[in-house]
Amino acid sequence: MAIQRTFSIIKPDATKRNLTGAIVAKFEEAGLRVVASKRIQMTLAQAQEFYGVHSERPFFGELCDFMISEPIVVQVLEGEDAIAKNREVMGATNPSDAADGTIRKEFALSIGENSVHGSDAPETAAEEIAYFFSGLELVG
Ligand code: RTP
Ligand code: MG
Repeated sequence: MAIQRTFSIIKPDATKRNLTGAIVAKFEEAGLRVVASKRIQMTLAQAQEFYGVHSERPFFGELCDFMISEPIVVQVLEGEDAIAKNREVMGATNPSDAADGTIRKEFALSIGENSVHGSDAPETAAEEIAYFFSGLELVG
């Protein structure tokens, strides 16, 4: 597998509880390198666009309100098979289904407030990285 880049968000429930460093340590332990990072607070319009694929789901409003409730940390992670590796380190969407040692198992509060986002495919990774970062901000 080649070196890939994936997009990550440390979500409001985690930034609020000061877990940014603990989560980044999990990425680094898994061999993922942070090649871009910034703390931002999304607007409602940005959250609705970012999670547009879920706009018809019953949890959409709650999800967007949560994502703008506190600052988030957006990052680009690089490494061997980074997209799948990050999904593995994150664990299942619902923390009660997440494997031991995963970020969501250790830190997530609920299926909604689940501490991290990670791209799910090469196309979405490329789109999400380009949405939040300019080429100048990516230092490999
Ligand atoms: P993400 O997109 O944030 O990386 O998470 P994911 O792929 O594991 O899960 P996805 O199905 O894409 O759902 C996106 C986010 O929506 C919230 N959610 N809430 N209340 C609910 O039933 C529910 N289901 C999903 C979670 O924050 C989830 O990560
Ligand atoms: Mg998803």
